[in-house]
Amino acid sequence: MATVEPKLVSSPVIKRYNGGEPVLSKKDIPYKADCIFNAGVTKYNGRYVMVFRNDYDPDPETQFMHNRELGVAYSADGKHWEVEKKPFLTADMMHDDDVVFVYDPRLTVIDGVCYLCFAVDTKHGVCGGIARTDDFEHITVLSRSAPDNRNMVLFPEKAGGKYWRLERPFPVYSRGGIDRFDIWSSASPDLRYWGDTSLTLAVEQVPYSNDKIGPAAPPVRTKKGWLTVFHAVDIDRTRGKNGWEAKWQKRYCAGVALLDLDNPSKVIGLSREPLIAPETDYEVNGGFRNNVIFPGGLIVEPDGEAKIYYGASDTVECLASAHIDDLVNLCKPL
Ligand code: BMA
Repeated sequence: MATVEPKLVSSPVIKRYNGGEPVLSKKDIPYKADCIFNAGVTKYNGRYVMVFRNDYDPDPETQFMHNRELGVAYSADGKHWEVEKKPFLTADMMHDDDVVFVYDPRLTVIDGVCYLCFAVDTKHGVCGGIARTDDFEHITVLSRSAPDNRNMVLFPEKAGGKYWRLERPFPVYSRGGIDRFDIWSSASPDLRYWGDTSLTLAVEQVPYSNDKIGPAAPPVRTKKGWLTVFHAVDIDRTRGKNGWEAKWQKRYCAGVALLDLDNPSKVIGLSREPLIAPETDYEVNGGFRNNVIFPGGLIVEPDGEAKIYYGASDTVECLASAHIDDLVNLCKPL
């Protein structure tokens, strides 16, 4: 595995909204909240909708967060958000004693219906859940993967006659007992039964990762292919305290890739450099886990502006943008 540069920088095509100030943080939440991050964002019924992760109640000694749940916020412009009065989804609402936490939501609208992908920690492993919601008050769970799998994202339309998802299984035993996790894809006739699973992008293909990669924001269609943003992690064992915990040795960057329009399991373009690397104060200082950029939403506006929503340092939710053509042009053939 390649040695990763100690210093990584964001692509010049990226502009951070408001100098990197968060669009949503704990102060905006009308109920108990500590860290607000890793949101899924989409446009639904004429407004922007965000489903965000809320971790709260850190253990005073270990800083382990005793609670995790999902909340909802709405916006008219994608920048100023109003948060609903109560949480959207908690582990209790899953009505399954095995479920411990729900987190890391992603949203995709397919044929006018909003789907939610989310991670489900259970007493018997981590699963990827897929649910639908019509009102952001009730959800119907359509499928839950076998463990361990998460970071699922749905494509917004069928390709080659099938629904598609990207996903990130994490098979520790067969990969030497350490993180070496890749992006896979699966297809489905009905969003419930998944198969045709294949490897899409491997960690060693990403020069700024030596640990693991995973799907981030759900892909968007462009003329040249499905544009998708992923996260890429490098680890450096010499890193020490980098947040609230005793040590945090990983760094998360955003990357960008282009997938074949008819066969989205195939990568046709990849940027060899990070799209967003941790740089601003919110990204590198004072967060729960510093140096984490974790995108979960990508919205392309009619004028070509691509809004990229990302969790910063597992603590706040931020927004960056770039022109969609610039993102596509960063993706060079493999
Ligand atoms: C991953 C996930 C993400 C989180 C990241 C950094 O394993 O839990 O939700 O942002 O770690 O802590």
